[in-house]
Amino acid sequence: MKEWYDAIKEAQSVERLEEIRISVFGKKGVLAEQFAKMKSAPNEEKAQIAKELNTHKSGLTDELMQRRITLQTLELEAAMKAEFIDVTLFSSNSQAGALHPVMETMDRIIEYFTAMNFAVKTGTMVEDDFNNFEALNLPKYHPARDMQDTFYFKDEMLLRTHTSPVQIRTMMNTKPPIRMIAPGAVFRRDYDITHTPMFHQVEGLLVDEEGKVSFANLKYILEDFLKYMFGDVEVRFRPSFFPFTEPSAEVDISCVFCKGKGCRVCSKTGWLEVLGCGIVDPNVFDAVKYKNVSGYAFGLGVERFAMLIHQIGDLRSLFEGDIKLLEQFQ
Ligand code: 2NM
Repeated sequence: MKEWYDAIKEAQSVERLEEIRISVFGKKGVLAEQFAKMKSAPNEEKAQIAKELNTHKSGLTDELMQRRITLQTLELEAAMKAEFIDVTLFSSNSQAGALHPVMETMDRIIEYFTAMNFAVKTGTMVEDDFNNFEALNLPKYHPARDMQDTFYFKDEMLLRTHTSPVQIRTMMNTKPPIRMIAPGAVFRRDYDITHTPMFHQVEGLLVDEEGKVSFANLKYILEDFLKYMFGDVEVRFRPSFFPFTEPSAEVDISCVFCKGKGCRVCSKTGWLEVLGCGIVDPNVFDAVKYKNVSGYAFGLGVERFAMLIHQIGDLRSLFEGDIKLLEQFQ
């Protein structure tokens, strides 16, 4: 019988153990065979043989059970090792997030002006009539309000149409000099391929003693800024009108698509309008009770910059959350 104890000890799988069990305990197994032989043994030896066989029967049963538990544990451990999943493992298929192209462009604009020592100021998107219109030389019934007439709440509260109210509030609670930009979301009643009802602006304001701020200062910084944003482009200033600046100008860069030769994007003019600016109108300084100061201001649309930098055809596509568009900017 010893060989069966050894066989059990040496068995390397539950399957092999089952074969042994059948060989020992099966109908035609070793034990059955031995018990059968016992019948032909002399009567006085039968009790002793039966005793020995029964000892082996229970001994082998115990050994089988022990070995089965050991093998099952080993097999389970091996299976767990083989099927282990490391949930912290990096997967090259994972979809990492990325900054939206509008925010990336905004960050680059902010980077330029903070390097030029402009402070970054923010305000609220819900504004009142005074800060959004009146203080900016846009009195009620002024025709220039029509362009931007917007989303009103009751009691002269509205969604700001530009970030200029941030400049007004800053001037109301800070003494000059001022050197600031105001980035943020603004709202207008517009919707076509170059306008969305919500978009982002960065406006800038510089105020110092009367006579210290000139149009030349404004022209220098905007030219430098536009070359920082668009590379080696031509910059030109065209006379224009804004209620809050006098004189005012619109600023064009040579078309980034056709390099000024004339194409569909620049309507064959070779130029793209990118900025508005001017010398702050004295009426604005009167409204915030600033005396003996001069200043310049400017404003731009961040989506328009992002479109020109990334060559996006329809401004509205920046707001559709289309993965196919957004994943190009990761
Ligand atoms: C523009 C164009 C020209 C502007 C003016 C002011 C303020 F508050 F100082 F009067 N803030 N921003 C301004 C001037 C904005 O955007 C096209």
